Amino acid sequence: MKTYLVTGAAGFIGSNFIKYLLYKKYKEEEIKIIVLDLLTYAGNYGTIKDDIDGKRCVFVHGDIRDRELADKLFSENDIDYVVNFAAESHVDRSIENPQLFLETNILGTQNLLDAARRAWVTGKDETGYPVWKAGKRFHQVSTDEVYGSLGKDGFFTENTPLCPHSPYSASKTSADMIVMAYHDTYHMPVSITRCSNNYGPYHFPEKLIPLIINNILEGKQLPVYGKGDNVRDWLYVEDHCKAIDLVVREGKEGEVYNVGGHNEMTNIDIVKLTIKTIHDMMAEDKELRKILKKQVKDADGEIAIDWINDNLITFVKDRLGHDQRYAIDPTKIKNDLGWYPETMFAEGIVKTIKWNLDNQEWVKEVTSGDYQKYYEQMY
Ligand code: NAD
Ligand code: TDX
Repeated sequence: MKTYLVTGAAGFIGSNFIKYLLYKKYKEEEIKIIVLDLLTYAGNYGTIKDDIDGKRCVFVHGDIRDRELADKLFSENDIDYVVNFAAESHVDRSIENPQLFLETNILGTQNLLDAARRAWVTGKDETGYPVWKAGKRFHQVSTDEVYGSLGKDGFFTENTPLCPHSPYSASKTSADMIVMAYHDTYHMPVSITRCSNNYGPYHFPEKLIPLIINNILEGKQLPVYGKGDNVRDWLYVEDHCKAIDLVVREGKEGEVYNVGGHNEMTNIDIVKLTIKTIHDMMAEDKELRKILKKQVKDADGEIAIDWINDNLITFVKDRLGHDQRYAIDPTKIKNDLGWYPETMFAEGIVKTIKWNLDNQEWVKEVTSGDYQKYYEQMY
């Protein structure tokens, strides 16, 4: 039986990851997952409460920066894999408060590395290097943003020099470098995945796609930074989860794997496609229109949807230091581990919108309270 310590699993990708392990990949197998999450504004216990059964999946409310807690988790459990999702993840927030990003993303990672090192090292070999218990892995979930920004051409490979621009990406780069330093210095069994922009269920609506979906349903303007010509490569979250577990179990120690969606699009195209998809779904199913918070009646007394169009778009002030283009070359993970992105954007965006429409209670929960204040201050 394998035991995972999954940090940040009350957030977007981590929650999808544990659900993938529990109900798809290891449905028939014994596994144990320990979730460690601080439940910051981005973490929501409601997202995973049905997954926490006290046996296959347990929840620990705590901070990855807490040394005592990390040591306790390792001493009370025979942890095989650490998968570190926990982070401050939003670029715009990092521009407002860089220090928290450095503390969580860098020092939190270092604290977990040290706790794992204390638990997993059994002695020293004749050359002075630590001897590690077999079968252990510390996996760091990283981002393509560590490579910086591309012009019109080219892709990020694992050999692209690290060149982050935002406080967020600089903190993630530092974390990657400390993870690799532990491999090089102590021969620690580590791996890193660097992926492109994820989208899918349980995505917090401070990020572009869920924010746009939510605003359309509310009849609010859709804020697009600058000219909307920045390019992102979108990856369906479950495809990403599959890649992470594959790398944890089968990837080589000390290696980085890029994970990308082959789905490059400008932000303005993403927004227009989302508007059209929601419009067309509502046109096909009149019942769905009841979800709309802006309910305009047409001449027949039906809820009208003709206002769901590109006029909702509003161009707003650009993000400071806004990276122009990200695009991943995932050749290495395809050749070495057979992974490829299974979900094309046209399919993934429909699934994502449907999930959002079907889970309005969740959306309501995460957008109440502090989110409203954040939104008013941002836009
Ligand atoms: P998220 O913001 O949705 O979730 C982060 C989670 O970490 C939350 O549950 C939060 O409560 C928890 N957390 C924050 N600080 C903590 C601390 N000190 N101790 C314990 N838990 C803490 O983030 P996400 O979008 O799911 O991203 C997960 C990881 O993937 C991050 O490391 C991020 O850098 C990386 N990543 C995300 C994307 C993306 O598109 N979302 C793309 C590439 C990489
Ligand atoms: O309201 C908006 N309007 C807008 O035009 C928001 C929130 C974003 N944008 C733009 C900025 C980006 O070019 O859309 C693009 C996507 O923005 P985000 O959703 O904030 O994602 P991004 O900054 O690209 O970073 C995401 O992918 C890489 C995650 O948040 C990171 O954690 C991950 O590392």
